[in-house]
Amino acid sequence: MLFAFLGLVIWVCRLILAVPFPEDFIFGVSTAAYQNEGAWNTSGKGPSIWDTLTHERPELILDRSNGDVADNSYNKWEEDIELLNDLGVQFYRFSIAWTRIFPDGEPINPNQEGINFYNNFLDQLTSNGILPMVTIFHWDIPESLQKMGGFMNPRIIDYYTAYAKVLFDHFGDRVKYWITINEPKQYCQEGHGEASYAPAINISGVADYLCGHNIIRAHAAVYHMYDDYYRSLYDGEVGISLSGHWFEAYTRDDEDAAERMRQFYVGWWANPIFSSEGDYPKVMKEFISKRSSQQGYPWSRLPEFTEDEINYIRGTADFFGFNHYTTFMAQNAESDDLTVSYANDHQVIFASDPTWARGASAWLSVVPWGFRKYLKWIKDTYSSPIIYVTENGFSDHGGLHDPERVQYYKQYMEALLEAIYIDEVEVKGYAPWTLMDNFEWFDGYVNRFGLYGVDFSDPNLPRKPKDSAKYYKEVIKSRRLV
Ligand code: GBH
Repeated sequence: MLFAFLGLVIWVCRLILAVPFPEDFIFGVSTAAYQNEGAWNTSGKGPSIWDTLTHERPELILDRSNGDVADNSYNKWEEDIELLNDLGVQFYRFSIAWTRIFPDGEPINPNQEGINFYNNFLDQLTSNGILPMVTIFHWDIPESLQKMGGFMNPRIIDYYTAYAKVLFDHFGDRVKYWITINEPKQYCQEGHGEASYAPAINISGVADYLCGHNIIRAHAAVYHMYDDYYRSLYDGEVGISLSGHWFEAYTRDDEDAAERMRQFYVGWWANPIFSSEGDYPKVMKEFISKRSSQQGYPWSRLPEFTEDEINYIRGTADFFGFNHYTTFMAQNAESDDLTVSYANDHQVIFASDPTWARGASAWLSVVPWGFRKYLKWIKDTYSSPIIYVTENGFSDHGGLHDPERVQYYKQYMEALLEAIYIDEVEVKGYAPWTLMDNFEWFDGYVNRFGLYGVDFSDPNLPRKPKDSAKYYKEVIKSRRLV
């Protein structure tokens, strides 16, 4: 009886894999300005925190490289669009460099050359029938704004809104999807709490929450601005891209810890925006305020939203952009250690299972079922939002023959189909990370995520399709897993 039932389940699953992606489902691919554009100081562009960090502290980057040239997409953008055509994608997710628009961040006299560049790019993209999905901020804040505290200074909300306004004014007619912020968890917690990304502040349990508080309010301000003034003109959609590892409980006793970790990782951003009650997750507020008072703080290190802010922020997304790569096993680690840190606030430890296949990035293992579970969790936790998977990918050390990446995409897209057809999750689009090998932050050019390989030793930076590009192209064309 049990076997018959299991057999049926497997049969149903297989059947589902023969089913095409839903008709309204769109395929795309993702990149980001600092990782691809190069041309770091030309055409009026000012320095961002990534220019400064890579120039002043090259030892932080695995191969001491930087994004000065990267893929030179600033000059080779027409060739990039040919790659997109070759793949056959329906949308392209890329980010705009804030410092091309406002070179030193001050919201006066936008740089016309920067505006022209993106105008040309968007014209060409849309005339090829490719929908632009534009990330407004993918971590490259102007250096001079950082000197004034960057996202730790609440005034940033006005700066960021003024910048976004220029983008809506100039590009809103062609942009269907806007993403306010890419991965606030990485930017705030790993870039402010730790020193794993610029601006490498490294004040855990304090700077991360300050950054987070302002970034959420900045997101909401830009959403409302679009809603109030631009939606009626352009009818676009505005969302945010949140990254999440799936945290699976190590044992039954670790269920609470795994859920707490999901809340500290993705709930931090998703609860204020996507939940019906709004505000930070309860468990975060409780754990951080308790810890703060034990440590002798006169306040909770997690700032508080006012009632008005909670209402203002709640519901400020037309879709949930989801960046997902991997899964970790999570274990409860409650302790009496009073060190001030994010890790000590959540009190969970996590690790990959040694049996899982691994990518080149230290944190990346291949666990497709975690992707499916995560999508279902988002559906159940936030009343079934529309989801676009805005990143998903696998790293190796390069080369055009990439069977592991092909396997990764095949398995993760299988999990995606199961989420759509069996769990009825509202996933409407999918964009692998990334179009071509690029500057992989602290991993420099050592770890490669591209569908197209780039020869960085050749000054022309030629792009060539990997096996995975050919595979993805087939999937897009047939709209099913081949
Ligand atoms: C994305 O970040 C970025 O948006 C993109 O720019 C980048 O190139 C791409 O992914 C690949 O890295 O949870 O303590 O183990 C996702 C980055 C990096 C998030 C590593 C989690 C692991 C820290 N991920 N990080 S931990």
